[in-house]
Parts: sequence; C-alpha cells; structure tokens
Amino acid sequence: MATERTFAMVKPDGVQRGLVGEVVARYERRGLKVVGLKLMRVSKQLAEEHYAEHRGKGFYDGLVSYITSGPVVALCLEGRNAVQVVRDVNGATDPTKALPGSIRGDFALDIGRNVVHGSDAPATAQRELKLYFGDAELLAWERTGERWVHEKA
Ligand code: D4T
Repeated sequence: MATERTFAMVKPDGVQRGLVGEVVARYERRGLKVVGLKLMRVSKQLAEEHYAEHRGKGFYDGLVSYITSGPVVALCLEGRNAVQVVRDVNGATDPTKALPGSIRGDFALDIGRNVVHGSDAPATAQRELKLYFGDAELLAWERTGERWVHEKA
C-alpha cells in the first residue's frame, strides 16, 4: 500500500468535550504523521460543499448545523494506507456499531454526534484537503523516527 494523505476532523462535539488531544494522540500513536492541523470554524458554505453528496437527505440540515455549531480541528494525516487506517481508528459512522478501541466506539453513541470525520477514499481525501487547507498549510517535513514506523519510506 502506498503512502497517502487523508483528511480528518475533530468535529464540534469533540472540541467541546475536550477530546482534541485524545483524538490526535490516537492518530499519532498509530504512526500517522501530522502534516496539517488547524482550529477553525466551518462556514455554512464550506459545510454545504463538504457534504454536497448528502443534500436532500433527511439528516442533511442537522448535519450542516452541527458541523457549523462550533470550532473544529482540521487535520491532514500521512502514512501507509492512511485513508483506510483513519477510518478504522475512527470506527463505524454509527457509533452504536463502532468497535470498542475505536474513537467512536470509546467516545460516542449518536450518529449525529460522532466526534470525528475521516475521508472515505483517496479521491475524496484530495477533494476535502483542498476544501480545508491551502497548499502552504500542508508541511512536508521529515520525521526523525520514520524508519521505526515504515520499513521503507
Ligand atoms: P463522516 O463524514 O462523519 O466521517 O462520516 P462517514 O463518511 O463515515 O459517513 P457518511 O458520509 O455516510 O455521513 C456523513 C455524516 O452524516 C452523518 N449522518 C450520516 C447522520 O447524521 N445520519 C445518517 O443517517 C447518516 C448516514 C454522520 C456522518
């Protein structure tokens, strides 16, 4: 599997509940490298772009008002198979189905308050990274311990 970049987010409930450090620590401990990170507010326009595929669904209005309801932490994470790895660390979208040991399996109960987001495919990751980060906000940096995480960089 190739080294990938993916987009992740600590949603407003995660920030309000003081889970930013816990969530970022889980990504870092897994071996993912943080190459972008910022606290920000999601505007209505950005939320509508992000969730365009869900427009018209019953949960859409609630989803947009939830994601714009307070600060979020946007992340770009890099590592082998990063898109799927972040999905696994996050756990199932519906937290009642998420395995213990995943973020949602440990910290959430409601699909409308599921603490984190992770891109669902490499193409989605590229689209979402462009929505949330400017090129200059993503840093290519060398991790000194890289060979202890990936056998071949
Ligand atoms: P996120 O974006 O939170 O990582 O979600 P997923 O990629 O895992 O799931 P998704 O696109 O299907 O859903 C996006 C977002 O909508 C909320 N949602 C979803 C909801 O409130 N009710 C629902 O029935 C569904 C399907 C949760 C995540």
